[in-house]
Amino acid sequence: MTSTVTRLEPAARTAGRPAAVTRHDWTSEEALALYDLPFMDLLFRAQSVHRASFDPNKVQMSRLLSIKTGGCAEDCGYCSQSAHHQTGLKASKLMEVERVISEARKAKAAGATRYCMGAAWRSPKQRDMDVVVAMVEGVKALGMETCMTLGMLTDSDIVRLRDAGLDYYNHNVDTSESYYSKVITTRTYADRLDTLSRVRDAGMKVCSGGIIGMGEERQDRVDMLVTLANLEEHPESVPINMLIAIPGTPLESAERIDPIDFVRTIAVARIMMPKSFVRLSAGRTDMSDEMQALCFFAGANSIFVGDTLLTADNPGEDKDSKLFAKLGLSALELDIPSSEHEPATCAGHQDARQS
Ligand code: SAM
Ligand code: DTB
Ligand code: SF4
Repeated sequence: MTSTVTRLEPAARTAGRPAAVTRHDWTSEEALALYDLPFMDLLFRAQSVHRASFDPNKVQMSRLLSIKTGGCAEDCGYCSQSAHHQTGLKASKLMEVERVISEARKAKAAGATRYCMGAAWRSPKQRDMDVVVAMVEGVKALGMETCMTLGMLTDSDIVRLRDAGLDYYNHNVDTSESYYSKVITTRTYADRLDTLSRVRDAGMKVCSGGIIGMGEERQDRVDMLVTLANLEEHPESVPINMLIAIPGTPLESAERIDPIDFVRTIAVARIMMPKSFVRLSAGRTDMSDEMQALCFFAGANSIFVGDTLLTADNPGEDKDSKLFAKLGLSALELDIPSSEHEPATCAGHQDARQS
């Protein structure tokens, strides 16, 4: 452990070392030692790592759409959409392709560069695959990046989605392996990792993260990050959600996480996965501007925009544009040659401070 301790010395003592080293051999102890650093040292270190790979004033913007809501067979303790919980949510059928494409077009006009489509499924049925493949093709043709989150996938689903132009697959590990069974019992951690590894092997980009504030210990938070950072390749996108406590779910009364602990989690994610986009995901409606600013300083560089996530509220355009203006942040634009997609609207390329 001697070398580990040296590596975790306060930032002033590590000056001159490369700030952003991509590693896949993190230990749980090292990750916890990072989490427990004095807050100023942790943030300085996370910001230094962040600046080595990213423009610290640019934030990637994704938009979510629930393409199939509610009635899900899984029992995830946090989720409004599980058929196991009485949340009062109205279940709906798989959306029509045209509607999805028109919603994506609006999202692009409002500045989103990635369109994420989520379905409340354990895994997609074969008859649904034709429809979701058409959604990917249609959204891709708009010149947006595409992301889907549909639950577990077979190899043939993965190949179909990839060939349709799906850029990212979102599948969260959600928490540590040891805390997982306290939150979800209808599928295992190994099931999640298996889908992730087959998505990766097929050549798609991976979006995987989890939820903070489900009653887990700080060791669980960092162990979740160790699982992600020790994957053969780091997920390109790492969503860190703050639990939205939904009435009617087993986690409805979960104690709210201390904002400083949430920021610490973001900072550790940034240090351990220096080149990944760390997304400040669910829960922003319950965060102050100051808390979000600290999250950005700690290395978060992606958000969901728009006034809804899948079923829950999100700050929306007005609030986000004011926050971005206050912080001097702006939207990261996509680097796609214009001949490959429909011409962007003015709004699609406007500065995020106005969007
Ligand atoms: N059914 C698919 C699945 O579970 O993989 C996709 C949709 S699911 C809603 C996507 C992710 O959203 C979950 O893995 C979880 O991390 C996050 N999530 C769901 N409900 C949440 C809540 N109430 N608060 C914070 N994050 C939540
Ligand atoms: C992720 O990590 N967070 C998003 C996305 N991936 C699919 C979902 C957040 C859902 C928040 C609760 C809701 O809207 O129902
Ligand atoms: Fe279903 Fe996904 Fe919600 Fe779990 S998180 S209940 S799999 S929609």
